[in-house]
Amino acid sequence: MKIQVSQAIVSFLEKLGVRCIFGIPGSHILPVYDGLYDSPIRSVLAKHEQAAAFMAGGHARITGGVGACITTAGPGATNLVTGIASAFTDNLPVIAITGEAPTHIFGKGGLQESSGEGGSVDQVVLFAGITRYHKLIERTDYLASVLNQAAKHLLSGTPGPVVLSIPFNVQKELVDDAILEQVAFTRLDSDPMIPAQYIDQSLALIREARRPLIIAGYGCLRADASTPLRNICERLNIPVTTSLKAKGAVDERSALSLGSLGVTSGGYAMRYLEQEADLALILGAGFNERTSYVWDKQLLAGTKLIQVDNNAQQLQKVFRADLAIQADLGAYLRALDAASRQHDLPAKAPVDVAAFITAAQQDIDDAGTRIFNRQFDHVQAFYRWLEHQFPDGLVMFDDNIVFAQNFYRVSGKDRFYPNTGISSLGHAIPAALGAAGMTDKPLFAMIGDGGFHMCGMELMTAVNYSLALNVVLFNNDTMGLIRKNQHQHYNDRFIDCDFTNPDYAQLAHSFGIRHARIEKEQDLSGLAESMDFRNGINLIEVIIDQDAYPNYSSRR
Ligand SMILES: Cc1ncc(C[n+]2csc(CCOP(=O)(O)OP(=O)(O)O)c2C)c(N)n1
Ligand SMILES: [Mg+2]
Repeated sequence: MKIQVSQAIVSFLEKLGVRCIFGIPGSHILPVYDGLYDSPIRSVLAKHEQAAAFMAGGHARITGGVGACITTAGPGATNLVTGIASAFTDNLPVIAITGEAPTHIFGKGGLQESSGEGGSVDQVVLFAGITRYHKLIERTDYLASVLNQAAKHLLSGTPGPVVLSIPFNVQKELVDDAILEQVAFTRLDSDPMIPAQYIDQSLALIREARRPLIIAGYGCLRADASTPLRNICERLNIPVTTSLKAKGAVDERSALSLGSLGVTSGGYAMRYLEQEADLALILGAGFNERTSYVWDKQLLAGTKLIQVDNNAQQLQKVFRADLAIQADLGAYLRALDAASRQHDLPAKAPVDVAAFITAAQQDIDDAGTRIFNRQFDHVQAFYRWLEHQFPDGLVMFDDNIVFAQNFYRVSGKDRFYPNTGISSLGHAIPAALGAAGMTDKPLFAMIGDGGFHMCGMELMTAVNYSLALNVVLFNNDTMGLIRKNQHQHYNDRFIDCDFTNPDYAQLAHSFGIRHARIEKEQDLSGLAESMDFRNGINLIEVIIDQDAYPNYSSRR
């Protein structure tokens, strides 16, 4: 039997396990939309294609599966760019299907043409640097091979975004309905054998060390390796810190957690690394600018290093390791866990992490280098309230990151998704919407007012589809981070950072959602009763003084 290419594309998405697709239609992509009409895939109409790509990324993060978005040609495709770039930097399996002008008018100046012919915008070039795979599908004779390539990149252990651009006429061409039988939808084995010598060498270094420290990165979360990680820490008394992105890889409320490592953190893990650790196990962490304190050489001086990553590019990227291993983190940690038990590796002397943190806090206070002064007490209280209110866990998409890094201890039951990657403002609300309905935990998007201005209308997407979401909006009438930098490095010559906000109570009212305003700690009493955090759509405004700055330097 013959089916339209558009139908084959929808079936392809179904076989990839896509459950939701986010986007905005246009005439150049209507055949695929028509194919979605009868599909179990749920389509969600976003307000902007960038947000649709962020939604697809949020969906991929919470489900561990493929996120999908769909747009028309020309502006629909170009609006995707930041969202796809974000998926690229976060290694997320996101597929974007975009329309294109019909091939017979390529180069003639067709409406919204982005074929690159005749001086038109060139989608292929535009996406080349931000995708793992991109194809303008001009013919059907290689369609099976293209879809096979796309599936391979999306289902790989180191995935990334794929963009398929399909001209209008090609979407309507007929192909054999058995075409997908030529496509492999298999995930690569995520738990391969780890060569025994890697485990032996790791055990030898751990055995020699007096005070090892584990630095867990996002690779541990992606490999679902929290359980063997926790087992190793607890049995061998090894304290643990994480990159910002891996907060919660080991419960931050547990006795061995030093919190996260990095410029904007409380600084305890950094002190432990400098003062105590003689071996660091860097597990699936890229050691980027923030985590590494701008690649501070002192940080790792005199410390032996074991680095494990499934991506060879990450190994020894910014420092030399005594032992560098390319391996799946789950497989490595399970093998290390088993071998350490089998060989009865002796536990290290117990470390009183709580006492270390208290002493470090005292040092930091004495030196006057605490990141947040009393002007942020109500913000800290708000995060404490969250911990207390949702002991069974919550899901947090976070654009602000500095508050959560300092004030929120991610538990083993939470899921925390900071806006890392390309760090684009306006990410949290759409990304969280991509996760809506995919979790039974209350869903939060944390965002500054500047960020809110970029994506705030997506709250109406939540309203349109009755998607439960709590937005926490930090209102300081300014791009606070920019204002801080202009304060620290430009002599208070403030330019283009301050702005006027709308009245958010009225805005929430007009959107038909609930609103609360937190100006001081006391405003938290009664908050729990005032809204339904699991099923409602809520806007919680936290007011912060325009001149209150976190005390760290971005050095720029
Ligand atoms: C798309 C995009 N444009 C510009 C920036 C640069 N930038 C980083 S933080 C920031 C200000 C953020 O302001 P707001 O969301 O109000 O948060 P605040 O710092 O006030 O808490 C800007 C403009 C960015 N990260 N992304
Ligand atoms: Mg702000």
